[in-house]
Amino acid sequence: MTGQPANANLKGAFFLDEMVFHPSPEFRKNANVQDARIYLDAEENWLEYWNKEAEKLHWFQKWNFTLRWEQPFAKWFVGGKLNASYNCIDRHLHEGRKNKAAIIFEGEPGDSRVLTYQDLYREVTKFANVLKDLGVKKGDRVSMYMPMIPELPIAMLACARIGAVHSVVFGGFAAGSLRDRINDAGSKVVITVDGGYRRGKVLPMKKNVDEALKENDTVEKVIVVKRTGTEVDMVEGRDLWYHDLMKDALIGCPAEAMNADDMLFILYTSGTTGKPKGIVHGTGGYMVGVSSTHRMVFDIKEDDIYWCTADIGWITGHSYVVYGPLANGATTVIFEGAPDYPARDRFWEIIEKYAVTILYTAPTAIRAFMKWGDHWPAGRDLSSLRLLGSVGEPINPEAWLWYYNNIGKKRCPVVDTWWQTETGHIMVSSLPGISAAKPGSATMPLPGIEVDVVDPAGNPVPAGQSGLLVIKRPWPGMLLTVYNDPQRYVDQYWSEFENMYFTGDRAVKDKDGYFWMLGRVDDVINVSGHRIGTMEVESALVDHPAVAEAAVIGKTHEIKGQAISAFVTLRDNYVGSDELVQELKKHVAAKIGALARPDDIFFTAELPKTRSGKIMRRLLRDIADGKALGDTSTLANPETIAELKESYTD
Ligand code: 7RM
Repeated sequence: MTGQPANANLKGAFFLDEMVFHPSPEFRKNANVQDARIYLDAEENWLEYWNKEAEKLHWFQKWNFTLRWEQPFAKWFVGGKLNASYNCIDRHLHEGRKNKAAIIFEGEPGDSRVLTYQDLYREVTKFANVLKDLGVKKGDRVSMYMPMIPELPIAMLACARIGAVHSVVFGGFAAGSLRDRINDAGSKVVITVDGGYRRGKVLPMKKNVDEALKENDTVEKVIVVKRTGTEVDMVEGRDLWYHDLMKDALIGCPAEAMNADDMLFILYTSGTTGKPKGIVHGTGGYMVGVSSTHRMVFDIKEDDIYWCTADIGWITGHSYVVYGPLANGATTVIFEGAPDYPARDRFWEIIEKYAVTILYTAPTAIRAFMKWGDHWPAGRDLSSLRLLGSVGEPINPEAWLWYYNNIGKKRCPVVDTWWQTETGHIMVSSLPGISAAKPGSATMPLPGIEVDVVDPAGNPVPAGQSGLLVIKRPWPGMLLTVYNDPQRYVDQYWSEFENMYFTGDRAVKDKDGYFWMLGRVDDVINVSGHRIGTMEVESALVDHPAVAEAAVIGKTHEIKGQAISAFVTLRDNYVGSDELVQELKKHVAAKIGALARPDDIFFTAELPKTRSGKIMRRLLRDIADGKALGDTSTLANPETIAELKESYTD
């Protein structure tokens, strides 16, 4: 790749469309996708395009119809029968990958385990039999609250094998958030660990499960994996050790033939209300989407060592740590720890240790690495790398170039991949063998995908103008619905526009058709690539006895992308103090999890409101970002602004 101007001033740059990076001739020559005609072919007959991609999976029974589209509900591969676990494991045993590493696990303390596809087959089928013996049946929900250890994908694939629906809850969530997610799913079984490692300390994960289950009446069994050796209370008749159950479990368990549109999993994500949304993904469409995009975007080859650093508790981990790579028979690295423990070169150490060839990580991590200094990656051998990926939030051109220069050493294409929990798989990204990349742009929709930027009336906006990002036709991995709440599915995604899915993002399409993503329009904050609803944090704050009202916003943050700022009015008899700020931060962390802890809390006598009583978060955002205030004419209490500005600069 070439073309970087020697002295470009990148600080705050947004459009860098003069800066274009082409794949090297060698990369192009060996790439899985080399011919740009793929876009035209897919456009000509997009259903046929997805048919061809679907044929690369193993089906017990072929589908009759590629798509049945009763807007807004899509059924993909109607009549087809398959199993996700079979596609991720059994198929490879017959295709010469029995002894190939499926999972390379790196524990936080530095312990390591390699599971071949045969090992994975044994562990998954044994655990599937364990679940069956405990009475778990097709359609039953199983919640998982676990760190990044092999038992998590094993449990997911065991559920998939018998047709049970998994709901993985990110290990950083506190007991209250976990409780809400277990209850909404109505799970029969919870799988957890005694404790999880975090920067040398132990998080009491089993204890959080015990706390969460105090208000639950669906869970019959809790299965506990021993990871840290932490002492735990085992509730008689309810709690069971994973290793005890596995000791006598039989190897071999038939893979249930699932309908293409049977549920594979639920994954909760933040929306605009305080209640988390259970995003439901199906089996056929999802598996076609993740395997196809993983093969093309990451150019996956038989001998790649592929590492996606996302936690499996998020969609990126589901699709690109577990299902995508395993469906493609790849070797996927799973890392339990943090990038700065025991030192700030842990990622680079891992790349060196396993000779990782493909790295997929988030802008927030890249910005932290930039800040920590170039000497950390420079001290390790990164020559095995051949492709880099980014996901979770817009990557600023500076971070893109740092990644390209310091990690990829100007040899590796960078793919910036835009997608969502709801889309299931990558929607907008370059194809590394054919696309010219522009740093900061996710480039273009993948073949077969139709994405556009429109005005509030739904008309496409001219090139170079910002608008709302929409998806104009169904795609295989699209969410089936919101669990237990189909109306919310309709309202949230299909009511803003007729005939189009609304992403909740803003974007610009440039004159060359490149997409530049601009972040969320709704009340969702993206902290380090994690979606947090403003309402969730507000509910946690007003739950504290001192708080009368709270408004929470995302504030631009150098490393995290966005950080949480809270504006709080207090009840009578309470006065703001540094101690109270600390107490409220702790309160939010305890209610939701450390990821939702506000960076700043400001006390104010009143919040700016419209005459209909809506808090004007937009104004608060402008104050927090130090911007000139936009339209304040609809404000019912304009005098609050001066006071807010003052409290903010205090
Ligand atoms: C995969 C994931 C989804 C939201 C999405 C965007 C933002 C994700 C990018 C991005 C710009 C990207 N799922 N987002 N990837 N923005 N460029 N490459 O993150 O459900 O957790 O979040 O994340 O706002 O709507 S998610």
